[in-house]
Amino acid sequence: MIQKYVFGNPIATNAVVTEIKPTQEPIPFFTTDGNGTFTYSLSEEDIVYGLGEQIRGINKRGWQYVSWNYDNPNHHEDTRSLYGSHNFILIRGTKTFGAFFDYAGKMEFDIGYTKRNLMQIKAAKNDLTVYIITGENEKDIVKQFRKIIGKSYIPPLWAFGYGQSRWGYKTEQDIRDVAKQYKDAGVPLDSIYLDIDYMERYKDFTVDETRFPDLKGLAADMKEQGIHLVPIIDAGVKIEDGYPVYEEGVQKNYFCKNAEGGDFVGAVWPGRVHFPDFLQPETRDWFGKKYAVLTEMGIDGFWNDMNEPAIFYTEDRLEDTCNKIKELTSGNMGIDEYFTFTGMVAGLNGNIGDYDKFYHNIDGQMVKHSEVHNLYGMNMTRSAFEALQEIRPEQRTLFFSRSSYVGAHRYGGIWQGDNKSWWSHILQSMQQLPALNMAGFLFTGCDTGGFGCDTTEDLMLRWLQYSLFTPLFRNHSADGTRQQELYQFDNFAATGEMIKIRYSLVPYLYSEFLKAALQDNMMFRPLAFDFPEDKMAQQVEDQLLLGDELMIAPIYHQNAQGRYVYLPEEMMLVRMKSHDHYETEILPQGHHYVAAALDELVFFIRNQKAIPFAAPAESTAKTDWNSVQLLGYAGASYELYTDDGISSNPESTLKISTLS
Ligand code: MIG
Repeated sequence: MIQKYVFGNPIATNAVVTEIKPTQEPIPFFTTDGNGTFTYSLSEEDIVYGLGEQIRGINKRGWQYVSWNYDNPNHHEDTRSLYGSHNFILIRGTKTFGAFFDYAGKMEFDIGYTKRNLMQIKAAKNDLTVYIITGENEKDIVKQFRKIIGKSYIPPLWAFGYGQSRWGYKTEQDIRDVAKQYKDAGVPLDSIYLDIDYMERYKDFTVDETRFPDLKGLAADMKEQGIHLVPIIDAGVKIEDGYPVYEEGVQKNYFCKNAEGGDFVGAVWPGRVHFPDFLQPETRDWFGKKYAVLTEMGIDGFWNDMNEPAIFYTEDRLEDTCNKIKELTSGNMGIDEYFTFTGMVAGLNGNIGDYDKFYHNIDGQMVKHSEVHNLYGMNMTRSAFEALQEIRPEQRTLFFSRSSYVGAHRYGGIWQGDNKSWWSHILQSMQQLPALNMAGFLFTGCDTGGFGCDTTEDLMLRWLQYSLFTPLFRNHSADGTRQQELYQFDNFAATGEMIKIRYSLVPYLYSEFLKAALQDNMMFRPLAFDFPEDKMAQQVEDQLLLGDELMIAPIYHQNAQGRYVYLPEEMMLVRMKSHDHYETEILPQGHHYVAAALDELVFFIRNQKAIPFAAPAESTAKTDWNSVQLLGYAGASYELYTDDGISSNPESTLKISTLS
């Protein structure tokens, strides 16, 4: 059952798409002070799940989280905000229920941080809608929530292939080299990403003609090899005379305004920019249709970046800072002045005060950005998705975004942002997956190998052994870090095998993805969701159930030769060094130490289950569905969901077959 409680005058967020009549009853479970704060006493046994893209564990107890979409490349234990805001939590224990705090501005979730057994949730203003969901169990509560927020985006099948990316590919030749290296080694590849350097001075919907003289030709050549090019689009539009996107936007009032009514100026990669007012339907329509510049060149996938929106600085703050620095440095700079100086400089990027300086036009009303901040990225995503449906109506377009809010899952996927080449970030990505699935985000994954910092060949190999299970499977790294295309390392034979295993698993992953999307289920679940009575399962933070047949337990420690695994039931351990050579072993319920050499993937098939496993293909398009065989318990059958992998309405070509 879902009850809706309205407080004050909320701004529509568009997260919930089902009409629900608000009740006048007081909100259950929580006490509220009428000022945007909701309090709940946690009992010792309560577990709090949810919050989507956030740091720390699957159980969110013991920290304070802030919903404030933020370009934050430091995903540390003490971080409070990342790129998305997904204000759904599920409390399990003395009472079990879900709660969605639908609020577009800043929100705090103090889950036992100030006081260990107190949960305090606070909206910046008392203008929000809260949905309380009760049900039979965790899965049922999530399903009810997913129903009211609408169906999750389903990407084309090719998006389940392996993708190679790096911020640093600068020319057509760079792209051709990547393709060649993988092809020459016989390692499958479905996509290569174009980061900001393909553009002419970082201007959206332009292509630098010296470095990419014939993008259309390049896209066609790549497509022949089964490789899709996926360019990035940034939120900020460069201020430059003669640049049509800028000129049209100014002329038609499509940009966010400052307090004086002029177009607001911020600085990001292109230099000084205006931010499209994505909360206006006209702006969304206009900006979204610009993607046609690239689809006309044969592009069929995009990633949207910097749409929190990220702001490196605003001019007035930069000027104040420079003036202050002059003052500070005029005399003999003491230590206090030195720290004021470094603090001011560091505080320019993403300064929260800058988000009070601009406005959106919502149905003719000027609304301060900070009140609707968390909706910005979602509406950029929506702009692209809705326009692409018009531009390419027959086919699905691959699409994922960095920033998001609940509801954005209907328009595209998200990637988990700028992680680092740290072992702990394998675990961090994994712990977000169930929480993201709860909020509808199924098409997701992290920068495999790590975005910031230098990776190592063992980290890359172990990371692949995790990421090869995630729907979005992309190797991406930052400019200036060690190059991490798989062919950069001596263990390319081993990593290449992991990519092939991924392709063998595509039928299973795609089928489970379709089921989750069409039936509002979670593809990745904490163990406790399927084994609710098992006290041990509740504590497991580094294993996940994947679909109905698999359990994954990745290795995320350097130099580990294996790991401890908890099996809530008897399962079949699979060890794989290559797609065509594997060993299986039945292990009873309980704790086990599972040895796994560096080049050995281990995963588990659940009791009496089997998964489809195909011969690996050069690209997803070449998947030989007739080669699919069952891997797992003898006598088990599997219900395979397939479709043509590309039609815009996946249900129109959906096929369900039973493999046995
Ligand atoms: O300020 O486009 O998260 O994936 O490579 C950095 C350059 C901007 C941030 C994205 C990252 C991308 C990078 N971008």
